[in-house]
Amino acid sequence: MDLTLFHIPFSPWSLKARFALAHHGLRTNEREYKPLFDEPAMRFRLRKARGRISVPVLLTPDGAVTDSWEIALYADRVGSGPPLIPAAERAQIANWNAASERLLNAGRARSMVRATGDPEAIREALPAPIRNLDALAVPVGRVGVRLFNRKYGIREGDLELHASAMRLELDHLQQALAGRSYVLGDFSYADVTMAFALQVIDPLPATPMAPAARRASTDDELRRSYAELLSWRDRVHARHRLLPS
Ligand SMILES: N[C@@H](CCC(=O)N[C@@H](CS)C(=O)NCC(=O)O)C(=O)O
Repeated sequence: MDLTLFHIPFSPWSLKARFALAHHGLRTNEREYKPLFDEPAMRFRLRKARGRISVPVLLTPDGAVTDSWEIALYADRVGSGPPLIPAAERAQIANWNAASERLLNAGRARSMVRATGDPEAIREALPAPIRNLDALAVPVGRVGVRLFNRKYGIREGDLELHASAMRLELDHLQQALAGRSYVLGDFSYADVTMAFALQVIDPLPATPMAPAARRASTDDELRRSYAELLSWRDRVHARHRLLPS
């Protein structure tokens, strides 16, 4: 089947989609997406004049699939192997995916604020030709960060609000796991979506990201409080290889 996946290699949303596709033995042509720079072409490709554009985006013979959750459902439908989202548990897993979205959105906001104060993180995120502009690279990058933050409503003043929202979600996950290996008893997309949500607290060591991006994505405050959850995530990764090889 002819499938093309537009993705950001270190982004948890893209990694969720890549895991679901690989789990079902679906091979894709992978195309790296550069935020802001690749947006006009994607808008054109999706025939979407207005509204937010984000990746992952999967182009399929049946049309474009533009959300990691929808991609996971698509992979369950057309791929081989056991479903990650069994019909009987779909509603429950959708709730976990919504929790993962809340965590990821809040965590991204906190990491973007950290990145804003880190010129190396700004430089690293730029495409090579701009990164090499020496003195101009960081000011250009700052404009990009400002546009990105505006797109996602990210404001420095909300840092603590996001931390409290994340604590609620993380406490809920800890209670649901109650020492078990998997959120719903057996391995499912609930584990995938929650394990990847922890990427905005402490990215898995093998995540393909540059050092300053990793620094910005590491939340020292939350990482210390939720070490147990991070060990759970590491065990899920060890058993199911969450990251692409
Ligand atoms: N609900 C969407 C969210 C995807 C999302 O937020 N993607 C971000 C990851 S940082 C993105 O595409 N950013 C690049 C951009 O906005 O240009 C999903 O699950 O796929």
